[in-house]
Amino acid sequence: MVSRFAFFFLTLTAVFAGQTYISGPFIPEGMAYIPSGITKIGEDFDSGPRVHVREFLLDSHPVTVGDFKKFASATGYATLAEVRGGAMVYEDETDTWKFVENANWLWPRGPDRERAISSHPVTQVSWFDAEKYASWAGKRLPTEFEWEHAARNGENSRKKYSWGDNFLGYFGNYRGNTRHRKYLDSGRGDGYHYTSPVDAFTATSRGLLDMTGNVLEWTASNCTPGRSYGGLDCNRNSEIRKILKGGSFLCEREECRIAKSHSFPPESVYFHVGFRLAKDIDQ
Ligand SMILES: [Ca+2]
Repeated sequence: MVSRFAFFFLTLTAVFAGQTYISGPFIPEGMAYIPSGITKIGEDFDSGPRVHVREFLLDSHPVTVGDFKKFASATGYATLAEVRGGAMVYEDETDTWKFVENANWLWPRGPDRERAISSHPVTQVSWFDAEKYASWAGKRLPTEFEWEHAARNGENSRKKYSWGDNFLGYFGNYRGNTRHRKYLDSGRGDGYHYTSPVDAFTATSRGLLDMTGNVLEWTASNCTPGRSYGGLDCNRNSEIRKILKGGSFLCEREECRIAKSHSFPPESVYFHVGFRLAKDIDQ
């Protein structure tokens, strides 16, 4: 009798708190629920392992400049680019990368160019910076398998992109409007040379934004020898490299695919790299 009363009381508490404990996990604001499932990593011509991914939560969009500002203000943390005194910036005019002094997350293309916009993804952050932010936020970086499972809508979709196989302009910020006029002319122009607001494009069926394009996203996973999928050969690396997913404002049709992976040393700091975070579901 006592336990039945306790259950009734807890149920009432949950109802009055406006949260759902009985029908499913509590999903914090700004995160999406990704169900467990088995996903085949990569594509048929470039396939990786079949993996079982447990249910988890994933940020709906990459961490923004505004989010990162709260972290920096609360902790006084200085990013690697701030300590180093610069970062790598993409030069659209010459299609090259160069080290720009005092470029950092607040001034991603350098202090003599535009300031970072709050609603855009934070960039110029190393993997170590992302880890520091994650600890502060009580979250963690997703593994590359979790990331790809989520991009495949948690249902082992075999499509190239989260929405299907056609490369559609309204799902993300790609290299559709820079030097590649042909994309503009064919309706691929998306209005952004560089980063875009994280809510500027259409969400996936799981409620995820910017899973394709805008910024490459750090994951927790290493590029380990023996790997031969995602367009990556990790056998030649003598240094630790971290896997990144999601394409960026520089990706084109093939580079934007879910299966496509990149790897950078964790201390890398680039203008087209950011991150989003995951969280375990309390059991
Ligand atoms: Ca673009």
